[in-house]
Amino acid sequence: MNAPVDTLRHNWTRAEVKALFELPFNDLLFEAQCVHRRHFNPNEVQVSTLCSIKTGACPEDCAYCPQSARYDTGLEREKLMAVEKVLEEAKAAKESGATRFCMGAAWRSPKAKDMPYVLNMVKGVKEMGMETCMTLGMLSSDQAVELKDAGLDYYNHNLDTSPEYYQCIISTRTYQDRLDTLDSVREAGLKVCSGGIVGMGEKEDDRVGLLMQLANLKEHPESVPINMLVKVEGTPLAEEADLDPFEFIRTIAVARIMMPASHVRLSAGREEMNDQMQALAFFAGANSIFYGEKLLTTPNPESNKDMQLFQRLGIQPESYKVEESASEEVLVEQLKEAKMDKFFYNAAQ
Ligand code: SAM
Ligand code: DTB
Ligand code: SF4
Repeated sequence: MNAPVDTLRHNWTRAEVKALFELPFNDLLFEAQCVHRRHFNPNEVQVSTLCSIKTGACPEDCAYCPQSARYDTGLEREKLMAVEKVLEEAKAAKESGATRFCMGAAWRSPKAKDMPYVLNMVKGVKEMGMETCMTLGMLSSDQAVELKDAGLDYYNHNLDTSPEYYQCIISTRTYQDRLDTLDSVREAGLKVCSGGIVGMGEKEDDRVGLLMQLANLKEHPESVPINMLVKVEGTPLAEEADLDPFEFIRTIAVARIMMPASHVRLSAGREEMNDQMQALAFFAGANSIFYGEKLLTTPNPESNKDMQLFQRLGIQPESYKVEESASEEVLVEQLKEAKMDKFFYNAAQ
């Protein structure tokens, strides 16, 4: 007998995943929405804000990325941002309603000299009562432990695509390198944020392969960002053909069914999506977004536009439950913040 569809499985076969992708669209979305409702409040979406703490001049050759030093994308390189500046940005993100602050660096991996600054960023953001996430490239086990000890909640490291298509996209590190970093992150007790990019010219089989890799990890990533390629002039993928929008929605729905208890993030690419497309993505089981006018280096919808969309759809931002160890001060802050709910339409009232 088949296992119920929403028990956590780690043994998905290619045939099963392909069959999900090939379902009639309405059947797939209905199934995804049913699974979603068994695990989450369907009218809540987690809200994260990104901050590029170190921009450009990256030695890697990821074909999609405006920050690689190998492509002329007109991006100005910047040094590691000062800790105080990062904390100012985090404060602003919190005030505009984000509960998680994700700090990204255009590095192959963090250098020893950078670690003290990065650790202070984590400590400072955590003290504000926000969840913390970092994406700094490959990590050693020791670096993962240092980040965990500083209070980091999540580490983002994407598998990006299938193992087969990966070679067409990046040559400067291997798929196994990525899996090794995910292992170090997990072993350090950090929560894993890992997903990929679609619309890079990959085949459906590659989207199947990516989701199989993610769902067949020993533990599902707690957070699964699905990025639609942002085509940036100067990168090798700048002229890539558009992916059928329904195929993007299918990818979200299949991710939701395969990793029922994970947050699936409707990540990069929202600037090119209309409200209807985003609503469909939420219906397919996406329950997290990047919020704020910039991703790392490219534009994202304006915050008030997102809040209007949430209002029109009766969606509430998911609140962040502070862990027991949080100070009383942080809890008081959070209670005050709950009153910010006046910004949001409550569909239940
Ligand atoms: N340098 C680190 C690394 O690659 O792990 C961290 C930052 S990197 C910019 C984080 C992720 O952003 C990449 O893994 C990729 O999935 C995503 N990304 C980068 N450029 C993108 C683009 N043009 N469109 C969509 N996603 C993109
Ligand atoms: C993720 O999966 N997407 C984010 C975050 N993790 C770090 C990054 C998207 C970057 C889009 C291109 C840019 O703005 O540079
Ligand atoms: Fe560098 Fe990360 Fe961009 Fe790759 S995705 S070029 S590693 S910043």
